Order: sequence, then C-alpha cells, then structure tokens
Amino acid sequence: MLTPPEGASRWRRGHTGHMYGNDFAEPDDPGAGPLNAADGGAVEAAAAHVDTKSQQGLETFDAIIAADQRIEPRDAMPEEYRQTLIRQIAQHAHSEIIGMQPEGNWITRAPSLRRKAILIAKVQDEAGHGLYLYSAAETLGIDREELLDRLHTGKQKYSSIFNYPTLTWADCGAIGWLVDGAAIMNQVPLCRCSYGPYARAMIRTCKEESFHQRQGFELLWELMRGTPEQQAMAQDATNRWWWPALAMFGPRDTGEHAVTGGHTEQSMAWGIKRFSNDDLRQKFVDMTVPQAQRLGVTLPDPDLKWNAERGHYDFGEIDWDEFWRVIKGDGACNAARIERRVTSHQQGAWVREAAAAYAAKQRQRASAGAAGEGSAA
Ligand code: FAQ
Repeated sequence: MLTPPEGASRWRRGHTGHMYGNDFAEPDDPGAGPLNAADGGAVEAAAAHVDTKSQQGLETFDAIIAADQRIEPRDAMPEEYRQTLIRQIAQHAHSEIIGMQPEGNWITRAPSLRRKAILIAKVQDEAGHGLYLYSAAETLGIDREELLDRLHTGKQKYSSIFNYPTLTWADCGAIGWLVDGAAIMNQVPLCRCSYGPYARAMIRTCKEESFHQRQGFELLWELMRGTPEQQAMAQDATNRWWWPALAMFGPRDTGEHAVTGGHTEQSMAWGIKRFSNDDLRQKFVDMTVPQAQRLGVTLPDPDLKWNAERGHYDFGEIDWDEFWRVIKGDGACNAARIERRVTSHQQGAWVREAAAAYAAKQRQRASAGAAGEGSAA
C-alpha cells in the first residue's frame, strides 16, 4: 500500500473522465490557490476589455498606447513596433507548431484510450494556436509562407523548450504541468497586449492552455499515486523539465544580454509585454512550488527556499550557457525538430494546392454568378 504524499488527503481526484476543466484543488481548501495563471479571472477581465479610443478621439499611436487602448491593423504604427510584433508573434506561432512534436511522439503509445484522447486533443489545440497566431501576424502585413520559410531556414526562433526530448510517458505530464504552466504565466498578460489581434488570439489560447496544464498535473498526480516505478518516472521527468521550463521566460532582466540584445524595456513601453522575464519567472516559481509539494515530487534545486522577507521563493541560477547553446541550435533535438517540420511541410504541399484550387474555383463561381445576376437585371 503506497502512502500518498503529504497534503494529498486535502485534494480530490479530478473528473476529467466526465468533463474538462474541473478543479483538482480541494474546493474548500483556502490554501490551494489557482492551479495556473489562467485561473485567477485575468483572462475574463481581458476579454471584457472594450476599446473606447474612438470615443476618446485618440488618433495617434502614442496617445492610444498612453491611454492603454489597443492598436488595430488599420492604425498607423511605428515600423519598429510592427517588426517587434512580427518577431514575437511569429516565434510564438512557430513554438506552438514545433511544440506539437515532443508530445505527438507519445500519441501512439499513450497508456489508455482516455489518455490518448486527451493527448490528441491537446496536440490538435497547439496546431490551432499556431493558426490563430499566424493569422494575427498576417494582419501586420506579412505572409505566413514567408514566416514558415524563416522558421525552416533558421532565420526565426522558436521556444528553447521544444529542443528537449520526451523520453518517458511522464514527460507528457511534466510538459503539461510545467511547460504549459510557464506558457500560461507568460500568455495571460499577453491577453492585454497593446496589439488587438494578438491580445484576442491569446484569450482563447489561454483558456485551452489551462486545460493543458491541468491534464499534465492530473497525469503526474496519478503516477505519484501509482507504483514505485511510476513515481520514479514522474520524479525523473520533473528533474529534466524544471530548469528548461524556467529558462522559457527568457534571459534575465539585468546583465550583459539585457543591455545589448534585450527587448523587454521597449516592449513594456509599447504595452506588448506587461511584465519582465524575471517577474514572470518568479510568479511561476511561487505558484508551482506548493503544487510540487502536493504532488509529492521534489523540485531539483537545492537553493529553492521560501524567503519571508521578500515574500517569494528564492531559487538557484539557470544554466544560461545551456540556454544560449540550445537557442543557437545545439540542443538535443534542434536538428530533428526542423527536419521533421520541413518534411511535413513538403508532404502537405498537395493539401495547400488543393485548398488554393478550391478557393479559386469558388471565387470564379461567385464572380460568374454575380455577372449573371447583373446581366439578368
Ligand atoms: N526560447 O529580450 P528577450 C508554449 C530570445 S508557447 C528561444 O527577453 P522578448 C505552448 C528572444 O527571442 C512558448 N528564444 O526577448 C506550448 C530574443 O531573441 P531575438 C512560446 C528565446 O521577445 C506548450 C532574445 O532571446 N511562448 O509553450 C527565449 O522580449 C506545450 C532576447 O530575449 C511565446 O513565444 C526562449 N525561451 O521576450 C506548446 C510567448 N527567450 O528575437 C506545446 C510570446 C528569449 O532578438 C506544448 N513571447 N528568447 O533573436 C514572449 O513573451 C517573448 O518573446 C519572450 C522573450 C518572453 C519569449
């Protein structure tokens, strides 16, 4: 008989067999808190935002940004703002579609029909997030073919996290819990991004990411209440994904890189980013440590401890050399991820051609119909 981890009795099992989105935190437990950053009402608040700039007579870019209103595609914007958004949205879109690969690797090997259905739905959602994001980028006047070309030729980045391998089934749980948890922490503030199409794309994305994070947590929860081998698998996956998840938030706010290559200061002034990389990373650590305790896994950081003075957890230093190495192409899976992506793109050429031919035929029919109506009148 296995002993549940400390605090486990205060949690109940979820009911995702019946419906998605149920809480795993004991509802009466005041200490449980939200399970991810999309749980606290911030996404709903962003969705309720009504743009009032036309009533306020705001016409110039600076006035719109100062009034915390949204820039729309028809509004004039500085070229640097447009390029920054293209860069960030495209990298985000690329991350979503490359991010399908690590977990896609496990669809055929999911241990039950229920797990397989959940995983297929999750990976499919990631394709959808890529589509919302490429569409948002296209409103900035760039073609998605061009963006894909930049991904395939290494001219644009995707998130460092997807260059790590998924070695065991528990990695699917760790990705959901930690990688999606980190992604939502970063994306909830993006629901209030100053660029309207990006902000709106993030609202639906965050709702779906919340389910992704929950299913990962629940997967690990089950493993931690399973056999010693399953518990060891969950711990091993946590050990391997913790540090790369922290690195996802990007380089530190201070230091050489922030001065020479960092975008945060300008992006915050433009209302694209609402928090700095280090602030989001700290929020993520503070939210995740109690969850690890409830799960019963140990986070692989000897320096992790509560700092009562700061009111936050202190944590150790990320291996920044590894981070930059992975970004520059030298991670365990960089080459395989791009090769797979390029091959899939080539294999999908006939689908794109068929869709374009169908759209052209529809347009032709519509204009022939309109001409016919005109001559009949
Ligand atoms: N990986 O000055 P900053 C997901 C680059 S979605 C690679 O801080 P910025 C869903 C950065 O591009 C995950 N490169 O830059 C999912 C810049 O290089 P550049 C993706 C990174 O843009 C879950 C340089 O370092 N999420 O996971 C990374 O202001 C599970 C300097 O950095 C997003 O893209 C990194 N981790 O802030 C899917 C969110 N960090 O362009 C499947 C939107 C930094 O000058 C399964 N993006 N760099 O050559 C953002 O919020 C921002 O772009 C940051 C970086 C925060 C990522």
